[in-house]
Amino acid sequence: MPNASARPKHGRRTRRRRREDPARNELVSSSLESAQQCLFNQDYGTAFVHYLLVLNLAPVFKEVAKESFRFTLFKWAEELDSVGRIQDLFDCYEQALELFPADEVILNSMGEHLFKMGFRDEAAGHFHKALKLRPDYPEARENFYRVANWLVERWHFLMLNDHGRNRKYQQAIQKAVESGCNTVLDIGTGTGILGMCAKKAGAAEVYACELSKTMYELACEVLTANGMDGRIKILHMKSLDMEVPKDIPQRVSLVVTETVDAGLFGEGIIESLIHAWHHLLLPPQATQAQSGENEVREPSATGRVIPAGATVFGMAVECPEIRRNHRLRVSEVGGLSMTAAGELRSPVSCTSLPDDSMEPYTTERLSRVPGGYKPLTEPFTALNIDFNNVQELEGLTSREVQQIRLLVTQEGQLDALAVWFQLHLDEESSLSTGPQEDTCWEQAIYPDHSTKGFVLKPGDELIVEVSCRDAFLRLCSVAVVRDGHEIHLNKRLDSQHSGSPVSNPNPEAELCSALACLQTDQNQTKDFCMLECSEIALLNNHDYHQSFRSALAKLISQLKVACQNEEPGSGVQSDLAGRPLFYVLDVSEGFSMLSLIAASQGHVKAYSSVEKKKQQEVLKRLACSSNIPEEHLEFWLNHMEDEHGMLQRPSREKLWSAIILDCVETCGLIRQKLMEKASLARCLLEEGGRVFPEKIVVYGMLVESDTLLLESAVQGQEPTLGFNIAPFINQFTVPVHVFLDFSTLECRHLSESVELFVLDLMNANANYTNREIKVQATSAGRITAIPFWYQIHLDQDISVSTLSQNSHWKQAAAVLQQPLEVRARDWVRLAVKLHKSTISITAHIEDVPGQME
Ligand code: 44T
Repeated sequence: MPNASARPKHGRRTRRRRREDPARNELVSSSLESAQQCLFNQDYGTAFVHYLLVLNLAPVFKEVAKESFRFTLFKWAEELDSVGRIQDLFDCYEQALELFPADEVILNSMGEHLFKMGFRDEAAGHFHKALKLRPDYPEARENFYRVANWLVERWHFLMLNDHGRNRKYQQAIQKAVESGCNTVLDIGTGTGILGMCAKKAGAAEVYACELSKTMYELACEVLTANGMDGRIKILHMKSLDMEVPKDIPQRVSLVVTETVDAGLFGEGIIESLIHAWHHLLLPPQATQAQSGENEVREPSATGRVIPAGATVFGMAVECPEIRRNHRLRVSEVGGLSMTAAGELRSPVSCTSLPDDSMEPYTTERLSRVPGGYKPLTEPFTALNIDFNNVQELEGLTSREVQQIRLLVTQEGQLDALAVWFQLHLDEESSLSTGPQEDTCWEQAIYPDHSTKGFVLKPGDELIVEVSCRDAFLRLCSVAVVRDGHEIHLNKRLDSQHSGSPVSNPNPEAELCSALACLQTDQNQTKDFCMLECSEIALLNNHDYHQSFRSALAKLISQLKVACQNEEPGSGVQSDLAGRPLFYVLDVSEGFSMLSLIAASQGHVKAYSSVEKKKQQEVLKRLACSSNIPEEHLEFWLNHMEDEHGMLQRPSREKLWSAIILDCVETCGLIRQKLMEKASLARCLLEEGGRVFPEKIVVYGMLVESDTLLLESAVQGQEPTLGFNIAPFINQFTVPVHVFLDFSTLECRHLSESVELFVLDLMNANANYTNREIKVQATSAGRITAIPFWYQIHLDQDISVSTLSQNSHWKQAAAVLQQPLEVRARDWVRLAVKLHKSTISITAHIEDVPGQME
């Protein structure tokens, strides 16, 4: 605990004040004493109030009381958090930051709370500020890197590096301004680039708005650096909240915007443009039919939008990677039949109806998807939209659901409808986000969620519904016409139509399943359990579950032997008749079957950390169908007051036989606090007990990859369209990239794979935080990155790799600050550091050859 009794040194000013205002000084000193007393008594709330009073009345105490004040704040915040008083928690932080606006520790801690509550943009802003104040502050650095992707999303780099796109936008804007559009509003300005183009093209007045605080602040810096501050008025607000003349003096003649995502409408462009036409733009140029010959107005008196419109395309595809993430592909997991699980669905829905709990689509860069994809139909036009026609924009949400019939051209499983678009900047110029184009854009993916898949055949007709009810474009395959018969897809498919029906060798499971159906209401077909895509991919990871099953079986049988060899009367009861003897705790995050797999070993009571009720129900049903006694599966968090009790053993007499730690995140990073959890877990094991996994070995490889560079920072020395943007946005460069697919990453391998690091979870003393490795280049090139992955050793013999083909994990890569030129056979020295759970890697050419490992 910080030194709460430290006394301030009294300066002259304080003494004089004291003399001037004895009552105030009395209050300050008694409050300071109370604060310290409360702190001592662990009454943090009262201590905090006393400190606030003292530091507001007598700022001179700030320096000396800072440590105790922070400590009090953090303790009080923890308490507020645990009882759900979130508003109070943030109020306390705000009061604290008023007193200490430049305190990086408070900023970082507030960021952590914000992040926990889901305010990612704000959280990341706090970490960034903390890091700016103290660039070598490791906690803030780690937090910042983890969230920088939300703060300044990676596509900003891709966009600014996409010279073709930049030039096309610039030319379209220049043409519009030269043709008389004199007043311009850039909606969603990002770095400010389109607004600056308009100004440079000669527009008299340019306004810009930006919703994200971080991006707004960044845009302000960019405008200043380019001498545009004062020439472009930038507002930190959503365009929908803008009014004339409050925010801009009059309506503008041009709106420029690139608020489009892979699904075109996901950033709200429809709503923004409807609002802009009603409130911010001059009336549109009347069409020939509407205007008499004399009525054609000057461009400066009419309004228009860049982009002028878009055409959306779709195509049915077979894609094993999409299938793996959205549909359960296995009939058993770790030896347990999944039949009784009921329907498990990813949150990406495929219906024409809006549903808040569902995402309408996911995204994928098809040109880089692992395992590739196969088009099953020709591309078709799903929608055409004119952004200069407000009636059309308004009519979009009330448009009838449109049915489109597509001829199937290739045989394959219907896994998804893929969508991309052409953005028509003006009559002449357009950008495409198609899978074949040489652009960096992802496509929108509408996965087919019929449980068992459907094989399309050439000559079939696929019926697709296109709708736009809630201003999100939705596509859904509803039926297939084959030999004149219509087969409906959006119901659960029966085995007659499915490619390979999952047979059920377990009559018990059938019964449980039937029982589960009886318990729910008539709409039971709608009663599904939702799992994240990564959780579905995890269930489909056969090797992972099989390895766990073997490792657990081995451990339990070893423990049983040890148990039977125990002297009678030693206190251990070898009641092999049915009572559990072994206790297994699975602290995996999200949905996990590992507790159930442990319980299926017999004589095991397993504790699961699954929190969601529906997911717990699924596990209970599966336990029932696998003949696991109900009392052998407990839900750990149901019994928890707060998460501090995590990892504590269930009762005094029982120690854990195994604790399963979920050590690698899907994105390819080691889970935060893994090593802390492991040391806690080790203390809670019975003799002979295990932490799973026992060891993680990190492997990496030297590669040359331009793609990774383009995603990490604005490249090259050339200014972007003549503007100085790179140094500002590049502050948000992160040294570690996540969610990579190393198997499809465009790169040249410049070395063999090498062991970078070992994390021993069973032995704290074996761990180190820095390591130097020497790697020999196998060919000449520029090392730009070091992708890394993990071999997860469950025990001495059994391990799983996060790089394996069926892995639900992605990979991460450290991107070097400066590419490193190597010749073949050069030795490269890698310095690998592990701070908490964050790996950082730097590389140098080894000067002294011949002294290698
Ligand atoms: N699109 C690239 C860039 N915003 C993503 O806060 C284009 C992606 C792209 N601000 C396919 C094709 C392409 N008022 O910073 C963000 C966001 C802000 C607003 C004020 C509003 N109504 C909005 C709406 C969004 O605009 C910035 C850009 S939006 C994301 C654009 C070839 N996939």
